[in-house]
Amino acid sequence: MTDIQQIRAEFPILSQTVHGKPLVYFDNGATSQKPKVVIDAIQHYYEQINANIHRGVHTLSQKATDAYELSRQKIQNHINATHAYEVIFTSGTTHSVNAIANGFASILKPGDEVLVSALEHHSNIVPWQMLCERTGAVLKVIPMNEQGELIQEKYKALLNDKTKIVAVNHISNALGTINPVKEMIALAHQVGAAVLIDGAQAVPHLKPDVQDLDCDFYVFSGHKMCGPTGVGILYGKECWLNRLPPYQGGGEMIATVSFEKTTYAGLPHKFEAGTPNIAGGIVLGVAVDYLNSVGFDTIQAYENTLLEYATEQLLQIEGLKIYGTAREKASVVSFNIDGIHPYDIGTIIDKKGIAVRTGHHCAQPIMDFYQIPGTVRASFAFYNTQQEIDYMIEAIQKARLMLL
Ligand code: 7TS
Repeated sequence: MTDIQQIRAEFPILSQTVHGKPLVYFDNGATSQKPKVVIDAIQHYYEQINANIHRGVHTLSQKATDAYELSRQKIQNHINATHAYEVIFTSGTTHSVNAIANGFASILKPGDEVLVSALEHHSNIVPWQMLCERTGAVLKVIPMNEQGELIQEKYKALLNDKTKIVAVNHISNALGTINPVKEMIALAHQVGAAVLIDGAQAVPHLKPDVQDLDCDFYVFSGHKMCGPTGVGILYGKECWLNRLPPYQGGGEMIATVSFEKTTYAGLPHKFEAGTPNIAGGIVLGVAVDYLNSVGFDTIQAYENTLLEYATEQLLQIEGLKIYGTAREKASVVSFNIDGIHPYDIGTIIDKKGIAVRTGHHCAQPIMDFYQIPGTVRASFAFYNTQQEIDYMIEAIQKARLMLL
């Protein structure tokens, strides 16, 4: 890792204090912090090029449109999509999943099957449940084991010619498990099912290659990868995006409109009704450039050292149990201490300036599996340090003594 202090200096928020203590931000799974280049780019957009896109003949509108489309190309290159028009701007992962689930309403028949996994965030469960209610399709669940890994034999057994779509995350937000999505996609394709990968937790840690994965859809949020909130991506293979109907109607997504009949615009506009988050879309490209300048190999290697160190140190604490011990894991540690509610630990260590998430992490089925109300989750980014982990361990030790 290049100088960690230099990297930290790029994130203005990291130098603040909370309750009089230096902020230790370990809630990166919820949202990442933003480097100065990203913050500056938002300001630059509103100060210099704010105009609506794809509309005006005027210069400013052209500038905004060019910047927006350039960002689309950056994201295309980043995820290795074949075409820029396979990259659709949305408001985030949740929006992207809902758009596809709605599209599948025109494809599914009663008795068809939709497969999700036991490791999903609610936003990759509920839209599929709603779809099943609408269409009479049946929701099936790929089970997990005690380590927090999906049981591949059970997955294979669930796949059949009624399976129309498999929706699974690349990395679990609650446990950090990295799923073997490439293999899972290939298996789904053998029965003719499409696959949506929820990459919300993957994109801050790795560079997905959608062609290599051969996924049909790959969705993620900008705000978890150093970008702004309110912008996300829906990647879809051209053939699928052409086949699915649009999810929202309105301006920008049409070719012609009359009261008798409307025809839709081509990709990507068919899925981009209304004025989008223009600044967000442009600045997501800046965030992607920033992450690539740090380098994903560097990020992964460094975050792995944080994960190993935190795991080792946490396990020294009496009565502490880590949930999610998959062989392939991202820098997320979910844990509980015997006899203590996770919320109490979170509240006490917040007083020391430490930000962790407590609760079910919008993944209630995982908590039900372990029969716990929730966990304390520390999720690390490349701007965190070993010293911060030491500080958290000390704070947890003290909290434990206070609470027992
Ligand atoms: N999928 C996964 C795997 C997620 O982790 C999240 C958000 C979402 C989807 C939804 O993303 P959104 O940007 O549309 O809200 N996860 C979390 C989390 O772990 N803590 O807060 C939000």
